[in-house]
Amino acid sequence: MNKKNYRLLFLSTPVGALGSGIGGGVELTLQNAAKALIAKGHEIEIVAPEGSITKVAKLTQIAGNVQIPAQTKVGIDMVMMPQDSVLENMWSYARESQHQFDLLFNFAYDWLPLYLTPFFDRPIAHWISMASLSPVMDAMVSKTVQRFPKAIAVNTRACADTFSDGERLMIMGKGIDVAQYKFVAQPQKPSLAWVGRISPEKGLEDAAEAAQVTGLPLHIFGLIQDHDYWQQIQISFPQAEIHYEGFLSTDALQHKLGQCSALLMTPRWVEAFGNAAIEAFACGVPVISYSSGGLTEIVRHGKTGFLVEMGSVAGLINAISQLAQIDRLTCRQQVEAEYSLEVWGDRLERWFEELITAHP
Ligand code: HBI
Repeated sequence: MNKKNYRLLFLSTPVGALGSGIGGGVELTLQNAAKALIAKGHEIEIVAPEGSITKVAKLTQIAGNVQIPAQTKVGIDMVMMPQDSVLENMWSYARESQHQFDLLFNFAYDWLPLYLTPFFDRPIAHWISMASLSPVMDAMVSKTVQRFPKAIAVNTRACADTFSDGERLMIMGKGIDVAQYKFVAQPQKPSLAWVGRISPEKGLEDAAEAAQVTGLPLHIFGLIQDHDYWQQIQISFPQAEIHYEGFLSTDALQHKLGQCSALLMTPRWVEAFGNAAIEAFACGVPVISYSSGGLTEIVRHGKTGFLVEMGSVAGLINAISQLAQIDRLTCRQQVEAEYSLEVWGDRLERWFEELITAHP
């Protein structure tokens, strides 16, 4: 059948420039969604704050003050926007240019884009990239999905279940460009990895403690978002052999990550997905993770890694001692089967087709 090629406007997170790492996993989500859909013949323009970089599609940069990160406003029941907000300016641009597109795809975890859905002539698809954090956001998610069924997607069922209308949200999973990741059958020496924004909700201190107790080196990849928290970890675990590797490009990350025996994932919150888990699997690296949120749907306990009781460092250490039973090739095979760009691209395309054809 003659498949329609869509023109899609992607609106990035307003918390920081695309490529800065401030947007954490949603930056990779946006870039991979663009790659997946361009590979299927669709045209994409990305709108993002000034200073953004991307190689995958046309980029329109918007000036304005960045948005306050929602995870610093947990439980708050009001919306806060800075003066001359980049979020406001991105959506003014979207309003002016919407008729050049078949659909808008929003990646902001913010109230405004959801509220604006009925004011636009074009359908808006929303990617909710974190679990429930605040009543004001939850309420707007519910209002929007009741009025526009299927308009809102999340990564995993676990993430959807944190919202009161969770059963109405689309579970869209995730995809990565597997070809960008090199499979490593056997690392040269034992070591641990941790990947993510260095911020309290990510629980890095537990990984540092596990490194100190096991004596294994811990390679840390990601943006230092909270410097006090980072300093505190160095002080708390002086014997841990910690190597801070920085916030790396995907290619540099996968090159170093592949040499690790396991990736530790220690979220203190309901992890929406855990991009790092599928990136590790793609390199053949098993994942030892707290049994939290989306990770319980990604890690196959005893096959591609281990799921450990939330907050149990002893559990992490016990799992590390059992790594020999994991076949690293199984990790790679799981990504190829379930998290490739092709599989994810098909799912996104079907979702957009439904929204575009259902739109009045
Ligand atoms: N906070 N207000 C706000 N808006 C976002 O888009 C946002 C955020 N905090 C974190 C974040 N996005 C991303 O790091 C996660 O979605 C992955």
